Amino acid sequence: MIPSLLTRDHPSVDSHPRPTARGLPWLPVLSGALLVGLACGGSGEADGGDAEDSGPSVSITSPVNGARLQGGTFLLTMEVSGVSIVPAGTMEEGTGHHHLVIDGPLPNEGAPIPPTTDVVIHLGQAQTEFEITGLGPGRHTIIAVVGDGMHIPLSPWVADTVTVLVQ
Ligand SMILES: [Cu+2]
Repeated sequence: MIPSLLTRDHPSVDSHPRPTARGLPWLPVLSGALLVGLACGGSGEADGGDAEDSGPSVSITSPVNGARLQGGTFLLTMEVSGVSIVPAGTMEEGTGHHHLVIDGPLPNEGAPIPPTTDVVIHLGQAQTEFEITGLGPGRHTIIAVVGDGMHIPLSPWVADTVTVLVQ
């Protein structure tokens, strides 16, 4: 009886390769998933390129999100894609100028960004960098928003946010 059970077991053991064999057709699916994963990873690295495809974008290139900064004075730099940075007052499709909001809310949609204060800064001469000074220790959020010649945020939004920790 026992040997026969064993023999009966063998077919079931033999059946194990079947799932493996069934598994084989999954391999292309798996490699497909891997390719998708790689493609996603690739597109993540080529963020700028994707952004161009999906419309204008701005990114704060320094300091990076999550940066720990020694002291509250530092140079903030930005890069854009799909939009030209021009002086304020220029009303041309596909152009705008940078604005920074330091520890403040995102400006209202469709309305001019309020005049420069401690919180809001217009880079109306087409600057792409700005020295931020005097931030106290702690966490600070900086928003970059591209607005048109009349200081109205581009629609759809061309904005980026970083949070930094001043030590
Ligand atoms: Cu402005």
